[in-house]
Amino acid sequence: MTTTITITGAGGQIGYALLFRIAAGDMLGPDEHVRLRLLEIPAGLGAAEGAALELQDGAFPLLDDVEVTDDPAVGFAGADHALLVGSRPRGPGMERGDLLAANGAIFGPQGAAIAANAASGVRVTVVGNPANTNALIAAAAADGVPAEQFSALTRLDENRARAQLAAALEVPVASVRRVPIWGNHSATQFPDVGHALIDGRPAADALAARVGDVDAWLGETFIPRVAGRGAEIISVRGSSSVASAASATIDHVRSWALGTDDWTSAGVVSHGEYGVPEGLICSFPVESVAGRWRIVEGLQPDAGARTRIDASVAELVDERDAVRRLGLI
Ligand code: NAX
Repeated sequence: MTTTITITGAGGQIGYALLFRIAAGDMLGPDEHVRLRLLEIPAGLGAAEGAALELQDGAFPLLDDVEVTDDPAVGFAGADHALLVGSRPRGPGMERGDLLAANGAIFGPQGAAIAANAASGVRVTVVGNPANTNALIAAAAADGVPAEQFSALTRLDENRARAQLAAALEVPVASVRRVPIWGNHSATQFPDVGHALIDGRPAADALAARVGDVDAWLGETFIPRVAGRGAEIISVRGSSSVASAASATIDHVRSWALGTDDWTSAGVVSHGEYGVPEGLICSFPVESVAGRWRIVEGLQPDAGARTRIDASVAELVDERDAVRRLGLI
C-alpha cells in the first residue's frame, strides 16, 4: 500500500522539517510506503524542488515518489492526507479582516480542489494560521467532503502544555497524560490540567505540593507560558517554531491515522459538544478511533475552566462571523 500525502507550503520552513520525517516513516509507521505531492505557489517552487532533490538523496526505502507542482488539481490528486501548511502570515499593520480575507483566498480554493481531486476519504490537517478558521473555510468550500474530515493543529500547544507540566513536577514528559487544549489555536487557548494524570494518578495533589496556590500558578505562570510559547520561541530563536511544529503535525496525523490510546487535542468540527456552536472548528479533548476523531464527552469543566473555554470559543465565533461577512463561508 502507498499513501498519497499532499503538503502545501512544502518549500517553507515547516515543510522542510516535515518532509524528511514523513519519508522516514515517522508519521504513518515503518510499513507504509508514501507518495509525496508538494504544492507551492510559483515563488516557492524552487525551494520545494530543492527539497525534492534532497528527499531523493535520502534514499528513503518507504518513499515511492515525489512530485512538485503549483497546480492544486495536480497537488491534491488522489490525496489520502492533505497537510495545509502554506498560508498568508500577518504582515505589518495588517488588520484581522485583511488576514482572514487573504487566507480565505488560499483555503477556499484549496478546499474546492480537495473536493474535486483528493481521495474520497481524504483527511485534511490545517497547520497554517489562523488554523481553526482556515480549516472552517476549507471545509466549507469542499462540497461533498464531510467537515469531520478536516481538523486543525493544536497538538503543538498540547505538547507544550505537557512539557511545561512535566517540568513543573520534575517528571518525565511521558508520565504526563490528558492535558487537552480547548478553543482556538491562539493566545486565548485553554490548556487544561484539570484532568491531568501523572503516571496514571491525578496531578492535582502533586501540583499543589509543588506550586502551592494552583489557581495562581495556572493563571500567572502555566497558561500564559503555554499560550505565549510561540512568541517566546520567536524572541529567543529569532524566528517562529518550525521543528516542534513539524513534529506536532507528525504526532497529529499519526494519531488520526493509527489511533490513540488516550486523549489528545485537535481542532475538530463541533456538533454542539460542551455548548460550542455547531459547525465551529474548535479544539477539544479527542480520541481517534477507526480513523475518526471522537470528542471526549462527559467532562465537567469547573467555573474557571468554563470561563476560559467560553472566551476562546467567543473568539472563534468572531472569526467565523468575520469570514461569513467576507462571503468566505
Ligand atoms: P514559511 O513562510 O516558511 O512557509 C510557508 C510556505 O507556504 C512558503 O513556502 C509559501 O510559498 C507557501 N505558500 C503560501 N501560499 C501558498 C499557497 N496558496 N499554496 C501553497 N503554498 C503556499 O512558514 P512556516 O514557518 O513554514 O509556517 C507555515 C504556517 O504554519 C504559518 O501560517 C504559521 O503561522 C503556521 N504555524 C502553525 C502552528 C500551529 O500550531 N497550528 C505552529 C507553527 C506555525 O506558526
